[in-house]
Amino acid sequence: QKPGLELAVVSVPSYACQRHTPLLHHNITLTDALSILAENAELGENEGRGVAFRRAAALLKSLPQEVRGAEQLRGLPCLGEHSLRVIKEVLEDGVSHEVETTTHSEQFKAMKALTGIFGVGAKTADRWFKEGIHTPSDLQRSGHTLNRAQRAGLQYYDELNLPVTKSEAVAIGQIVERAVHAVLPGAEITLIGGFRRGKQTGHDVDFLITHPDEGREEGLMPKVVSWLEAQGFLLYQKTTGNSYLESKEGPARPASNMDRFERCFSIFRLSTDNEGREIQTGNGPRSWRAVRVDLVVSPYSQFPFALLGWTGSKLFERELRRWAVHEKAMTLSSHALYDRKRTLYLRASSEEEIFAHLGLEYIPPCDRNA
Ligand code: TTP
Ligand code: MN
Ligand code: MN
Ligand code: MN
Repeated sequence: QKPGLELAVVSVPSYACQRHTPLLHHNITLTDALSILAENAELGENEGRGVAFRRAAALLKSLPQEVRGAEQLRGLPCLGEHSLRVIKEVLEDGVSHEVETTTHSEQFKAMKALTGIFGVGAKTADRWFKEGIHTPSDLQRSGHTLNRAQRAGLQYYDELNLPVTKSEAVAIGQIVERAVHAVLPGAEITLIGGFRRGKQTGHDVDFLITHPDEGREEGLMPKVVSWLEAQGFLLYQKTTGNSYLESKEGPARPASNMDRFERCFSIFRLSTDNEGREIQTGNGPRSWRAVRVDLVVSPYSQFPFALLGWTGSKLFERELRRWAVHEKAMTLSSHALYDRKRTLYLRASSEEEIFAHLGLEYIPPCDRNA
């Protein structure tokens, strides 16, 4: 028996939320290639194509060993014709022609650079690209009117594209905790997003805030933001109120990935003195850096759903919702789980209970890196 042939024999479930997907896996070369194509599809607003590449990559991330030959892929789910072609090319030649062409294309490079500006999405970037704007500097020179988020995004472009380290995340967490406890003692703060999944770096830091006495958390965000602003910790913030109750999003509607919690998208001013690190800027070095931070507030009864919804990965979340709808006739959101056959909401006091309601084995955060 050739080494690795047993891969095809082991049956791999087709939803990412049925599998353990650790951060470190055995097929980086293949998943990097597929991720480039996924990214390119997303930048071209071809969501379906993007998801197909993401699912194929996620399948490879969950395999217990390196794939060395195409024959090992037989019987595996999630690998569409296009993804298979790319995988085979990389296995045989070490590179994929399509991936190479994409990485070197002016459009892909420009779209990446422009959407890398905080506050700029694919639509806006594409409009600018068609006007001949390919870089943040081009945009600066163009004299375009930018909104507040985009102005901040351009101003702190380099720093915001520097990975946030785990120790920076911890330092931000201490500031957030001081702010929250100053305005609401007893509130609980949880690190969510990629850092909860065990990542050592991130593009931002995400926190979920709640209070055991339901109702005490209402209107918390503006108070936290005022405290942070008064202490000089914020370079930018945009707060949105909770709109869950007013929303028309009834249980029968498919849950969207955008939830309706009170939230704040912000840019923190983090001192780098402790690390003895200096940030180089156009105006010389300085001892603080800009860091993207997301804050979300949830009522205590919705906390497990919010925790599950904000831990990611994005594909893992998408797969959970797809599993719920197609396999269980349930609707899952970051607020609730609704059973459409029994026409009732299912309560949960932990993530484990939500997995159990969904008939899924519990997958810990470190294995949700799909
Ligand atoms: P992100 O912070 O975008 O991603 P991440 O933390 O997994 O990765 P990175 O290290 O690059 O920051 O989102 C975190 C999770 O929050 C993700 O699973 C999707 C979820 N989310 C929502 O549920 N609603 C939202 O409106 C947003 C922006 C994110
Ligand atoms: Mn595992
Ligand atoms: Mn994040
Ligand atoms: Mn985030």
